[in-house]
Amino acid sequence: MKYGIGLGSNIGNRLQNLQRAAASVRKISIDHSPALSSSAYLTEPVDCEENTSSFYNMTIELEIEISPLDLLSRLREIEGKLGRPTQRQRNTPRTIDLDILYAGDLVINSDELTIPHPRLSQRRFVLQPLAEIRPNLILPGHHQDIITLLAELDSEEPPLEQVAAPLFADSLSPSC
Ligand code: PH2
Ligand code: MG
Ligand code: MG
Repeated sequence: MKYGIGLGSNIGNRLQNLQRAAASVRKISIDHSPALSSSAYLTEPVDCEENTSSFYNMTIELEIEISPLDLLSRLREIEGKLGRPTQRQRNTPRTIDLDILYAGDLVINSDELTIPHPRLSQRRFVLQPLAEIRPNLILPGHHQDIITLLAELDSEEPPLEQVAAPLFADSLSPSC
């Protein structure tokens, strides 16, 4: 199944946090199957307390045969290894946040997981990196592709500044 994963960091060396997390996430796929990686972007905090530091965000897509709940627990493990406490308040600063954005055509609405990610289409810090790797993806329950959602986005977020090139070499040949 193709999983989209959003990465965000706003504590410490944010780029290094993204790079380490992306490398660990990639290792979940034992056979190292193709992966797509967006650039990393500097983004302004959305729905956070005042004076929250800015984020680095990026998006990756991986093809892995694992259930969404298993993937979620692997992501929590990686967040823990990179210094994020398991007990925490919502939207507090973090070394790394790993969110499942989509899981193929699956729709999940459970206590543990909502897929596709419920706030994805209102967030430039998710849509812009995702548009870089999957511009024509139409998510289940949506009518427009990612690039159109981004073009029509009504958000107060300023344009994102690209701060690093895509991490994975195979990101140059997207499998749309
Ligand atoms: N994550 C949030 C809340 N706000 N803002 C930015 N710019 N980037 C994020 O990753 C982010 C956020 C909740 O996870
Ligand atoms: Mg998040
Ligand atoms: Mg999260």
